[in-house]
Amino acid sequence: MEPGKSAYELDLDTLLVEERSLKCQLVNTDNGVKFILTLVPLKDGTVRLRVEEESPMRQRFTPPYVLNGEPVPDRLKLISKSDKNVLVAYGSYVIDLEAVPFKIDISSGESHLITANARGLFRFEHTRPKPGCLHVFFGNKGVYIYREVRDESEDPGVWEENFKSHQDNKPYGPTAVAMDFTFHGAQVAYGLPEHADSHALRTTTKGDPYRFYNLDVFEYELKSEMALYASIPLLIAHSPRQTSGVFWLNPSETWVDIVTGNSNVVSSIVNFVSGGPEPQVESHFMSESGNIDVFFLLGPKPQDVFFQYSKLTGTAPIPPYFSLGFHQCRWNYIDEADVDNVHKGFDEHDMPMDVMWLDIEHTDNKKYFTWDPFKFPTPVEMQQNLTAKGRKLVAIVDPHIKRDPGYFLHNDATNNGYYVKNKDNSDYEGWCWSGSSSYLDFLNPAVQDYYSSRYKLSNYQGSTENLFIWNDMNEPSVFNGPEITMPKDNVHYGGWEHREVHNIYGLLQVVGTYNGLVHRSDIAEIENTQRPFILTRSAFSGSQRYAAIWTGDNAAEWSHLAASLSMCLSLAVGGMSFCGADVAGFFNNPDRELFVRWYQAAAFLPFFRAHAHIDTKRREPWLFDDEVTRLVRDALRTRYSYLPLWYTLFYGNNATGAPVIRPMWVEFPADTDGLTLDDQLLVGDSLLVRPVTEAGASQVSVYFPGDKTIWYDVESYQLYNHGKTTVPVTFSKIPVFQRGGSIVPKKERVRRSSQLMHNDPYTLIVALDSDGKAEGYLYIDDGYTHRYIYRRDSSVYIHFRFADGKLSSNLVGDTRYSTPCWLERVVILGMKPGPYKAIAFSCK
Ligand code: MIG
Repeated sequence: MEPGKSAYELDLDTLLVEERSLKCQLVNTDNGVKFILTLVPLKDGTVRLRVEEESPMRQRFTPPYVLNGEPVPDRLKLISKSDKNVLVAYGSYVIDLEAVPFKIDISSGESHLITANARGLFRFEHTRPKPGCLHVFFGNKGVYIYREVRDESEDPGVWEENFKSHQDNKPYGPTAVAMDFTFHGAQVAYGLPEHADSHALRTTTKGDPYRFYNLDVFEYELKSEMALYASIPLLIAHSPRQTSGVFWLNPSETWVDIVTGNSNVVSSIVNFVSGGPEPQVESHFMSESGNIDVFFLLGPKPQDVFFQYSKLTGTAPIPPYFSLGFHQCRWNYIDEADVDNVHKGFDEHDMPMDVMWLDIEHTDNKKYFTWDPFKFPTPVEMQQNLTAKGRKLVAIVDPHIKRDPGYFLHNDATNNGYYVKNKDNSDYEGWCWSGSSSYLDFLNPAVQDYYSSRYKLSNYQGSTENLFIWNDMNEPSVFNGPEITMPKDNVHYGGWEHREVHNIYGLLQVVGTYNGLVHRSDIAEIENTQRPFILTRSAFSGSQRYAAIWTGDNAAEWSHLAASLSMCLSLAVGGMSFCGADVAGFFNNPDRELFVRWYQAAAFLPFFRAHAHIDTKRREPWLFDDEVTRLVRDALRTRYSYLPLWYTLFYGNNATGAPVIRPMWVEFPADTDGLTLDDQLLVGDSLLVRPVTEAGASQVSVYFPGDKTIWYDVESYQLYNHGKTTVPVTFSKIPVFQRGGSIVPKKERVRRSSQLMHNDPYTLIVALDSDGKAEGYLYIDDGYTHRYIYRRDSSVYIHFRFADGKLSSNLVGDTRYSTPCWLERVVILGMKPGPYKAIAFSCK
């Protein structure tokens, strides 16, 4: 078919425009199959488009837990209707639905923003009877009876398919959906995590499209569109004047083709300005099954798109304070004595650390929720030894369940029918760490309840309120399954096929874990319960409401250190700010230089955890040499000194969806030289971090964004102006710069754990802009209870301002929190030469 042509046409005679929605029939003119198109404008600059079959043989799967409640519709107004098109207004936007060829165009004033089906790639494989069979089914309009003969032209793969030794039966036949979206004027595309690729998306037409199919990939490749553990089908398109997005809500296997001119952003703009074609980003989403349910996020600024996406899928709860500290993990700490020695090692070497982690070997034969009786005989005591220093423990709980007749979980699940089923309705068995295993069907509400209750302190023997949870292998990973996961024709609760549910399996597990942790201690008032901390490997849109994420099994290589930045930036703009990568690489042994550089970089990523494969050499930070020990200590202490800033940013993320770490384009949307950078990042809007990710570096190239912005090196206070510069680095140097105009809160008395620093005084770093002004924020609460959500008297959000030589502070909103913390130091950068006198006064 020619580009722009489409077999689909709107039948405008059926148009129904109501106050808050528009409905119209869409017809596939090749075969006469009819669909219903629904367009609903939502509050805050979003438009929802749904397409469904008018008379489906079988309903399509609507995934639970992705949306954070039902989106709130807004008003729509009919502008005009002809036999060719219909125009409706939504706020300042105009939506044009063209009948032939079918397309939808959203514009704002003079400029077109997004066109759907501009390239005519919309497809909807309607449900149909299997050729050669007699089918009886019930449609909306009564009973239909079909008898069909095999259509020889139909691809045999659509009714069953073989992959290696696996046969995928497709009892419902072909049910794919697809659509293209063009972003007019856009120069760069971002988002679509999780892929091990650059932050700015590449044109994919030469290779595979970006793939979403959550998988446990062994030794993943970099610069690749291959599927990884998580799927967030949010695409953002950007130009200096407009940022918009498309969220494709479909958890089945999905591919996305991208065409963008980003290889040369500057020249594409120059071309355009001098009369060349308008730049655009083209995208094409294809899913194996499921709904067409698409959200157009209309921006216009980056922060608007984040807010719009957060309205749909929610934001992360404020993490417990400790979880922003440093986490020490390895596969595996061998026994309780090993755990004790390691955390004492941190004290001996004067390194702060908040959390010790236990991987799968801590269990009794990979039966989760149990402890190895010989290696971990006294888990409660072990946790008490940690909490005595303000530290916590995290234990792993995977979703595969050992098929062991002596295991309560297996027996409960078998007796109650809680496992995912084979297509013949028997319990599905796969091979995983626990040997022969089955998989809980978290889609079933009864399984959710049962699973949550496993986390009760009274059920999870050996657990305490200071134990937190790591959900790994939840793609789900099945060693002997197709592509190391579950067969697509497995069956879930409600009769849904695994192919329909696949990409939310990990989300479903963390929902259960989260509810389990919230209710584990039988404290009646939820405001008094501790906030959960959960780390997940697999995720889908919405997972940010439950868990932090890490980038899985990376390798101890420089390229993987660099990839940790671009991957976490993409996850952050996809709503999952609480992201990190295994420090200093999961597979293989880092050399001393890579090891130090990795700690220095990760000190400025949100989730900061050391982790290593079971076959690697031990690598607690003091096991190299004195210099490494000293430099890692410095990096850890630097991290802890900035904890108030991280915590404040997570508060902001919770409130508005603003990412905690940001690529340059988020804060400097019009600075075209920064649009594709992913070797540097911003922490909030105040710190610019350019980690050293090359061996033997004596300098790094830094791009200082912002026309009139000045930047201060946080150690030397040296000033940098807008533009690209080379900054010399030594082995101890972490290139970090504070933006002129910002005020950053710190705590500089670093202790063994963040909890021990809770009542310590604050320092403010005031970095003046060229007008001598600065401002910033500080959020404080108790750091661990849910109270901040439920009570206004348990937190404060403080706005600091520096102007006319004076520092002032204001409480934002009507909240209270009493704390013994005081302000002990104010550092002002960029004061014109003195003399000065400082007057301190306090106000009540
Ligand atoms: O197949 O639990 O990504 O962090 O150490 C390996 C053992 C299973 C994969 C995780 C990794 C973890 C490991 N797990």
